Amino acid sequence: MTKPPLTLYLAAPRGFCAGVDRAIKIVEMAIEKWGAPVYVRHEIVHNKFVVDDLRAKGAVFVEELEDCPDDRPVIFSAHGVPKSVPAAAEARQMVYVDATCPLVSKVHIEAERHHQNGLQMVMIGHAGHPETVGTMGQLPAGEVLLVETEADVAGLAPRDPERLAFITQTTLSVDDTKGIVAALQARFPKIIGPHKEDICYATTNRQAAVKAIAPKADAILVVGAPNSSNSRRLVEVGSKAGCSYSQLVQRAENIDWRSLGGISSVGVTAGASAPEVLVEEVIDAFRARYDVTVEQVETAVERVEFKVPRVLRDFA
Ligand code: 10E
Ligand code: SF4
Repeated sequence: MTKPPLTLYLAAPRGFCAGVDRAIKIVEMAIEKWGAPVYVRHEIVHNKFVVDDLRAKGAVFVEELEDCPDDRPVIFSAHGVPKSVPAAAEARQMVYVDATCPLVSKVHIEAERHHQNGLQMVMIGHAGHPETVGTMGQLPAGEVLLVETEADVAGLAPRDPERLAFITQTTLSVDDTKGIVAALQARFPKIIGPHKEDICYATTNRQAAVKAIAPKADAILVVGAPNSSNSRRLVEVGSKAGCSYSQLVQRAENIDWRSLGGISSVGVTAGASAPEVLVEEVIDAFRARYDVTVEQVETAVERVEFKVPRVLRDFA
């Protein structure tokens, strides 16, 4: 039987960012250095495939530091942790390695600096997301006010409307965030912000690639996990940029072939925590059903790399 033709637009960049790459390496190197088990507080990155792979190598994933024994090393996830977490680890004299992405740590430092200058912070982020919890937890309670939407700005009740600064989660929608920042600046003209918002290079680049693909693709599939914020934003960006069938898939077996129907083009990308093997799996699944022509849509070239912490570097 002849297969129907299909153009597969492959987003570039897609998949692992430098912070995810580093965090996974940290867990692997820690297991090499200290042997198994090495504890990891929270999923090191939001991807079941990555977590299962590291678990098989000797990592034990827990949600809270209290679930770790005193005498085994613990790694903090790439999303960052409130200050109380390393403090508790130190109090228990535990060995710990912080895998917080340096670009998240940069936001922590920004918050700290503004706080020391006497400013109250507004954080644009998603309530309950570990990065938001970690960033807000850099400062004492009440010093960081959270807004999730433009509408939330009207409800803010800062201590002094003239002494405010804002920070953001690193994985937000670039376009939605512009609207929230504009609402903050309209209500609090003196609010201080970063030169560019804190959305990282990887988030920005992955969203731009999806935007370039969306107008010409009948469907967009984003490889990523349901709890991966940046992956979910890519689905929204795809829809808003003109592709009404924009879906998240964890891997090929989750593709809903029936609802894809008679498409002749598809866009494929992957969130910052989704491994390339899962993208390849998705492409292979299309090849099994269609006569696929892959067209790479490259909107940026990334050369960012982060070093692992010294304690592991010296060992390697
Ligand atoms: O849910 P998120 O997108 O924040 O996390 P992820 O693990 O899917 O991707 C990596 C992004 C991090 C660590 C946050 N900056
Ligand atoms: Fe770091 Fe950005 Fe990747 Fe988050 S998405 S881990 S901030 S590079």
